[in-house]
Amino acid sequence: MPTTAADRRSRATWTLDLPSGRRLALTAGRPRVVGILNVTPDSFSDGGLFLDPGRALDHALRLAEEGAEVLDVGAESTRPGGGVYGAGARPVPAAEEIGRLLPVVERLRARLDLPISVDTRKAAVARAALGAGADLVNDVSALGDPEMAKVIAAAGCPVVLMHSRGELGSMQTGISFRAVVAEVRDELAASRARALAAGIAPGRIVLDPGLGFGKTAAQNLELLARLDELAALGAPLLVGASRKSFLGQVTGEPPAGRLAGSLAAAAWCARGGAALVRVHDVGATRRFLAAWAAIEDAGGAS
Ligand code: HH2
Repeated sequence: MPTTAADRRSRATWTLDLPSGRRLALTAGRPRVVGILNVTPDSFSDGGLFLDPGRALDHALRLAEEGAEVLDVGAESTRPGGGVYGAGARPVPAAEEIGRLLPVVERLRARLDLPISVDTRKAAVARAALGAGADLVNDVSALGDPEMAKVIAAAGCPVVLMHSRGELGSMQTGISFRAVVAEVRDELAASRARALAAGIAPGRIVLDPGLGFGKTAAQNLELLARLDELAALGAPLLVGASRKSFLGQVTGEPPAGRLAGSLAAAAWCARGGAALVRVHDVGATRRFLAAWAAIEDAGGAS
């Protein structure tokens, strides 16, 4: 974790080359803001609001205006089962996911020059979305679909490999970590090794600790507090803490009102070296991180 002016000057940087020729420059500790667009009836904080493609497009344009630097579009809720979300999200067949996603990705591509990420666990969905103009794949199952690595390697696009344990429908039961940070770090390293072995280029891999996926609230907080130990893996880190229930447990806020907790998490992402934060509240997060960076830079100037 950078602590001195000299350290800060030597922050890790990466450039993700996107298949469209777009490029996304990343810096550890200066996270880019990824705006969440859930084209779903049942997401935990905004389910049903943007299922209609017209509304999804309006929301995406608003997120872009607020300063989103990437848009992450998902058409299947992945809220895990066995904990606060009961049985968890209903799995969505690929054809239904594609049917929700494609009209939105096509419209976004026609209107916006921002990188578009597609949040899916299915190779068929990723292939269709990349064909419609998406730039990268955000896979919460970290290549769980045996075809996914082939789709990504063939497209030459970046991929987010998120950590989780167990099946989505039951992963909040029987959670057992002895040392959560070390185990998540080692399992992320193993995911990256699998991706490399499957032909995905090292410069195209982003890692994510998977807050809320098969972890207790205390473990999520510990992962945020010790994020620098995951940043030491050397890959850009994306972190999704926005509005998650472990923050609500601390602040008492309801899902759509978890801004205070989400901004505190964004601060710890910046401090721990994250390169991207995945958020619902784009404008507030951009302003918060701008102030954070200005304060940090002021300290490093002397
Ligand atoms: N969290 C969610 C979904 N996708 N992707 C990554 N890489 N990291 C995350 O932490 C992550 C993710 C869950 O949040 P949300 O999309 O708001 O809810 P839902 O899954 O209910 O649609």
